[in-house]
Amino acid sequence: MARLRAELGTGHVLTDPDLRAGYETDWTGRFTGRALAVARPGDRDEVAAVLRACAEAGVAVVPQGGNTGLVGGGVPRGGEVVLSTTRLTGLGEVDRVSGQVTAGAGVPLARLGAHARAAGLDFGVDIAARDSATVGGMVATNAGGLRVVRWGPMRDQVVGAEAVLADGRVVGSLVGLEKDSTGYDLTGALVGSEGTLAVVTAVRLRLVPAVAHRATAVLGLASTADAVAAIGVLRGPLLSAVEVFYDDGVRLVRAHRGLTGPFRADCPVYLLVEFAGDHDPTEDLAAAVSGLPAVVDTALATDEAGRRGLWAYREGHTEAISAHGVPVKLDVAVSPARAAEFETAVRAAVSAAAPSARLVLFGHLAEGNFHVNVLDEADGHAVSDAVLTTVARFGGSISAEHGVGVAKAPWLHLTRTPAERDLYAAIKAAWDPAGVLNPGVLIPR
Ligand code: 2HG
Ligand code: ZN
Repeated sequence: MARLRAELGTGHVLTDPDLRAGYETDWTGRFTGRALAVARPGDRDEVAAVLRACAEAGVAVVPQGGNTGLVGGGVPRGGEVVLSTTRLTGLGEVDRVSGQVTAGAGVPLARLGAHARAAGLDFGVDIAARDSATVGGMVATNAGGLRVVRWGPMRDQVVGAEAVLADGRVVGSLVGLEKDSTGYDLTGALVGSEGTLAVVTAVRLRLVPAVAHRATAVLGLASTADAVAAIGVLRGPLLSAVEVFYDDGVRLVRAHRGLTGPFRADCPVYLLVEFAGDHDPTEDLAAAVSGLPAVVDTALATDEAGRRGLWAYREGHTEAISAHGVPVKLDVAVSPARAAEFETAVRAAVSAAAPSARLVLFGHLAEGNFHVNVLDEADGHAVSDAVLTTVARFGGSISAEHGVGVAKAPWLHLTRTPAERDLYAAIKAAWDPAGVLNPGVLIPR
């Protein structure tokens, strides 16, 4: 503690329980642990100093960004130093020639987006936690979100990264070379590494063209199969979001936010579709929707307030669920072509494992990515096992965009073979031989 205080100044080493508390529990209240201290380095060299001090003292480190994670990967399990990146807020000028920008790990997504738009560009990834989620955490979990169908997940936006190894050495580059075939992709290894390989301090990010116009529709449908069929028709250069949710989730959101709608009568399945382009895509969207068979009801919005109103039914899910209680939360993906079949299978698996629990499904349908939220269920293990085993049967992913964290580490074997898990262990040992960084996350203890 004395050494950390000497490196960072007393004000940036938090040991008081009241000051630590906000860093010790995740947003949902599902994961919590006591930290030895919270260190808040202000630049890369201070990150290195914290890591060297912890490595030499044999103290484990949990890197943390905006603490919006959902898999327990950014909060302590007990006795670690939490290394908060929230003071690494440097944001470079937008480089219009390369279409890139350099951002500190602690820059919140909303600030990055606004910065890019002020320069006539945009950032490709958007997620509901945009005001708090930080760039570093989003890189560490390979966050995806609402526009993956258009611009891909974080992995597709990262051109370079600067990171500090557990022993304090700095690796990586922020030059932003779009072409570099010099062997292994070290930056790529950091994306999705969940703070287990190094602490990312800054990243060089690709920006995308800004779109001037958006139009949003919510379609009422009878089945997920109809929603899946619709995606094939809607795919094209204007498609920017395809989100699915269901009547039980809409009822929760309506009650929580005091909303009515989106339709006069409930529908079993809702599909939110957004078109975006440099001309007004309203007519394109209306024409595409009117060409779809099996649409029961439609709400269309083109102005900002109307669009926000429609998005509220989808984006309100996480908050409405948390207001109900602490859910068992899983984030899985299957091939989108099999999403309807998977929906039936996952509902059956959850009701067999937890007959009295309530299942709320929603997600990013174009990627076959379902958020499986199980409410009123105490035995998280049995439900997780049932859902993740079902996912594995479909050849799917046990973590589509939230990371593995501690929540899903026990199920890594479902989708990674022994040979692949050996490689994971070898990669971990090469980057962090003493096992200081985020132990218990991603790779089961
Ligand atoms: C979303 O898509 C987030 O809104 C959160 O990934 C998902 O709360 C969840 O389960
Ligand atoms: Zn999501």
